[in-house]
Amino acid sequence: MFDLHEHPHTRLNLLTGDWILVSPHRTKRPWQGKVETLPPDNRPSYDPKCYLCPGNERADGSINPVYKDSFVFTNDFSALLYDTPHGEINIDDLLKAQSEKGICRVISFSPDHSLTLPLLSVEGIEKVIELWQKEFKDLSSDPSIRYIQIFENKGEIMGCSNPHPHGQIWASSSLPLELVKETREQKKYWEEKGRSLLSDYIQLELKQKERLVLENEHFVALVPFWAVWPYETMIVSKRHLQNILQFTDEEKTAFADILKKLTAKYDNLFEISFPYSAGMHQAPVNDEEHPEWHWHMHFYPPLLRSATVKKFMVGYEMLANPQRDVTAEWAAERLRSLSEVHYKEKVSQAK
Ligand code: H2U
Ligand code: ZN
Repeated sequence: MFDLHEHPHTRLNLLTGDWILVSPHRTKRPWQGKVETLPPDNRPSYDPKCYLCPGNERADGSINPVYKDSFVFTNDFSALLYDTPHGEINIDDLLKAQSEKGICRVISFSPDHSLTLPLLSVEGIEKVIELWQKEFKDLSSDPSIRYIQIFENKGEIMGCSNPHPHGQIWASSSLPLELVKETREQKKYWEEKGRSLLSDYIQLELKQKERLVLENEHFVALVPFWAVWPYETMIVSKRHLQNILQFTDEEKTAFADILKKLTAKYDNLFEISFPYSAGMHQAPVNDEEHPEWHWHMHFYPPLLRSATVKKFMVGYEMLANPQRDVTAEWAAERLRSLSEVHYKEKVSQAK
């Protein structure tokens, strides 16, 4: 009898149409590979050398204002530039290129250098969400922008350049690869069934419960059935929304609440500031209608079995197919079992 928790199998990623290989029997193999070292986690509230701290100088010579909540500026080393001329190259259908125009911004989540998302108050996270909304609105008012990617790279292991709590926004004139895939798959489902793919998916997850991590009135956090990264999760809105501008005030607070709790659970897993790349996926802008689109946020953390053992996407995964050992259900159970109060806040509550 085929058992998902014992036998090697492949699972379909509903959002991208890709398949992943799961090898649940493999978790017992001994580990003799690379062990990462951890950067120290005791930071001051203000670092005179940090380009994100209030009042400090940035690479382009400008001085940050003495801001109180969150702060946004155009990336001084933007990957996309607004004044890129329009153009295309096609040599014998073999060498193809298209110019790409866009805007990159950096958002500081707090003036306090020592904090991270799970250590901000719910009100503090609401301020960050409001800034994400404001930026989304502002960037989408430009007709040359078609997609706005809001994301956070956290931790040295993820190539993050600075521990000051911050994220980025890249707005582009064409649809990036992941968005092309997710639009295609959601559209297919919408056209076939007349319902949102993710609404149906979370209904099923709420019934089965084994991959749920957190739930509140408006959002669900879960380890998707097709997760590739060991502790990969997704936050999905219960309401079928296309983008962050459609959040009600209640949804904004509920999103801040689930963000704080999910990232606190992550930190509690190995009692470290847990690294990840996270970001929201939302409908394209200045485009045809996208009724199929359902807002969600992905968390892709690289850590595997401890604070220092990282999963590498190499070998078979680079050449053939992404693969994981521990099952999504096992990871969800571990995350569920952890406190939603951050270990550092627990200490301060006990005092
Ligand atoms: P990370 O989120 O990956 O750490 O990137 C931070 C961004 O901040 C990075 O894209 C930008 C870098 O270009 N940056 C500035 O815009 N100004 C600076 O003074 C330093 C870094
Ligand atoms: Zn700082």
